Order: sequence, then structure tokens, then C-alpha cells
Amino acid sequence: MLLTNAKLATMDSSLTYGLLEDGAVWLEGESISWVGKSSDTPARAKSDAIIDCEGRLVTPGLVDCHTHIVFGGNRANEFEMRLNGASYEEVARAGGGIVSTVSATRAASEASLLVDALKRVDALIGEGVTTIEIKSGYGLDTSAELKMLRVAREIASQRMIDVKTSFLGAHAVPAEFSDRPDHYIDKICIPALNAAHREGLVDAVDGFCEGIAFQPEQIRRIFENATSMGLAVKLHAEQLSNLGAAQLAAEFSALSADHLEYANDVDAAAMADAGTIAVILPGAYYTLRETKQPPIDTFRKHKVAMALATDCNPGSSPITSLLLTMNMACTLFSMTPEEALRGATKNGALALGLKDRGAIAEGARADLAIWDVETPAELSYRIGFNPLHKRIYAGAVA
Ligand code: DI6
Ligand code: FE
Repeated sequence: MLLTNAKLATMDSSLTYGLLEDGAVWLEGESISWVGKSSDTPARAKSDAIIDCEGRLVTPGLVDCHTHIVFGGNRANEFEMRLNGASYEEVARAGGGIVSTVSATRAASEASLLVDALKRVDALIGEGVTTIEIKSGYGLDTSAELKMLRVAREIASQRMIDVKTSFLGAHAVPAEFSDRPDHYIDKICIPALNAAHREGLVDAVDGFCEGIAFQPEQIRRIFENATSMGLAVKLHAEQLSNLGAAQLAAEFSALSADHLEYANDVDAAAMADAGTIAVILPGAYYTLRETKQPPIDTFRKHKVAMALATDCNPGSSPITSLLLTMNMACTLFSMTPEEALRGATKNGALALGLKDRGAIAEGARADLAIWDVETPAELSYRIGFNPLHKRIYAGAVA
């Protein structure tokens, strides 16, 4: 397949999107074989099926590198309670919060979890997403955690999208262990991780290091177990306070540290040294009406690569639009449109340990998005508008 007359945002290492006017891309099978000016297109490429992009913008397929998109039920009732004046404590006493999603997820069948998740995944696919990360973390026992991860794997077999899974058994202490968090970590969470890994369900291991979740030393035990099995790690870090989570992530050469509103200069330096990606999640900041912004300038200063993701989850970020996430990152956190698009392509891929995608480059996966826009900035500028013209997944229009 040959794409011609395209304005290519290659997102290669240079700034300004790696923009190439009047570009062409030759796809062979699931890979990009050639990228360049249309006038330089190799003769042998011209015999293939041609998509005339008619001057449209072409970007790498989008990467949503942080989602909790598999879950049972929803939390609209909490949303309404809060807006009618209920406090978080009153919501919690009414059985709200993560525990309510855990109950709904444990009660749901694998089939119903899949049906519900596919609706949300289809919304992302409709915006040009070609790779998505999906976490467990609403099961909090072995059978339910494996159920969630099996659903994540099934999504990849039912949709033209690549799924990377993250085990997040350390998302919350389940009610039955509320007074014994260490017992939960050692007797439930780690055995569940090992069982999930044995079944081939785990691509990386995540945790929630926060006062309302797990302490660094508890996360450390999970990370030591994960790395002993050769699994990469990532971490929800410094979302509501600074517990040293970002530095713990850097110590384990984590793929990413995520949220980071309370990260500081020392954290950024440690992340830069470790090559740990900063995953910025404006959906949660917006939903929770947070006021402490992640230190974008500090990450820039230390050259910490920044990714963006929806953090799609029923409590703190019920959002299924990576384009709106990009807009939020610019408007709320003053990221530039170039940083936002890089965060949803190349750096999102790096946050998953993937170097074979996120840029339009020879040898990269043939995952592309063709947009009805004049400039890349329009992808972050518009609010609630989807200008996707065509999505190409693994070399096929999908
Ligand atoms: N941080 C969050 O904001 C979500 N999980 C996490 O680690 C909250 C998830 C939920 O409220 O269901
Ligand atoms: Fe999250």
C-alpha cells in the first residue's frame, strides 16, 4: 500500500513533529518500507494499492499507554452524589470508590466485561488509536485479576488494535484485607501475579503508590518479584502526595511513572537517569478537580520524555478520548501541541517499552492515522471533535 500527497508528522527524533510536506509512505505487509517526498517514491512502490491522502495530515497511529478500560459497572451515582454535596467520606460510606468497582468486576462474567470494554475500546479506535495498554486492578483476588487480563487479551483478538497488559493487583487493598495490607501483598497479590504470568497474561507490572493505596516498601516487594520473572514495571506515582514513588520506579528502571502531580526536581533527575517515561494523565486531574499540576517544565529541563494517556477508569478518569486528553494536556498543563502529539505516539509507545511504533519511519509498524486537518496542532486544539479520516492498523485500512 502506498500513501501519497500526505503531510507527514513523522514524530521522528527532531522537534516540529518531524514534518514532511508532500510526503509518501510505502507499506509492505505490517511494516513501513519507505518514507520520503512523493517525488522520490521508489518505482516498485507505485504498483501497489494507492491511497491519495489529498494533502491530509498523516500521523503514527495513536498509543493510549495507560488505561483501566476493563471494569464492571460504573460510578455515575458517586458523581451525582458528590455534585449534590456528598463528601468523599459519605460516598465511601455508601460503598463508593474503587471497592464498588471491585464488587461489580468480581460479579461480572468475562463475557459481560468484554462487551462493556469493547464499547470503550471502539471509541478509542474511532479516534485513530492502534495500541492500547490495559491494566487489571479491579479484581484484587487471583481469579478476578486473571479474568480481567483474559478479557484484555480477548480484546486484541476481536479488534484490530494491539493490547499490552499490566498487572495491577496493587491497585487497592480489598475490603477483606483492609486491616492487613502486607498480608494482601504477600499472600494474594504476588501469587496472583505469578499465576497470571504463568498463563502469559502479563506484559508489565504496575502499582498504585499512594497514602490511600500502597507504601513504597510494599510496592518494592512486588517489583522485586516482577523483575525476578523478567517483567518490566511501571508505577502510579506522586498523584496525590510525594512518597518517593517516582524514585522507586527509577530505581527499578521502570518503563514509566504515571500521574506525577507531586513529582519534584530530584524525581525528574532520577527518571531521566533511568530513562523512565513521565506519563501525564490530565483526565484524572480534571475529574478530581486537582490543583497541583505535574511539573512539566521540570521534566523538560531534565529531558524526561512525556507521554499522555486517558487513564480511562470509572472513578477518577471516565474518559475515552485521547484527542480530548491531548487538548486537556495543552490547556490545563501548558504542554505544547507538539509535546501532546508526541506524548500520544512515540513517547506513549516508549512508556510501554515499544520502539517499533509511534513514528513514521522505515521498519516501524504500519500503524497510521489520516486526519482531515491542515496542521498537527488542530488535533489538540479542537474540543470534542474527531477529525479522523482513515485508520491503518498493521498495514490494513481498519
Ligand atoms: N489512581 C486513580 O486515580 C485511579 N486509580 C489510580 O491508581 C482511581 C481508580 C478508581 O477510582 O476506580
Ligand atoms: Fe491509572
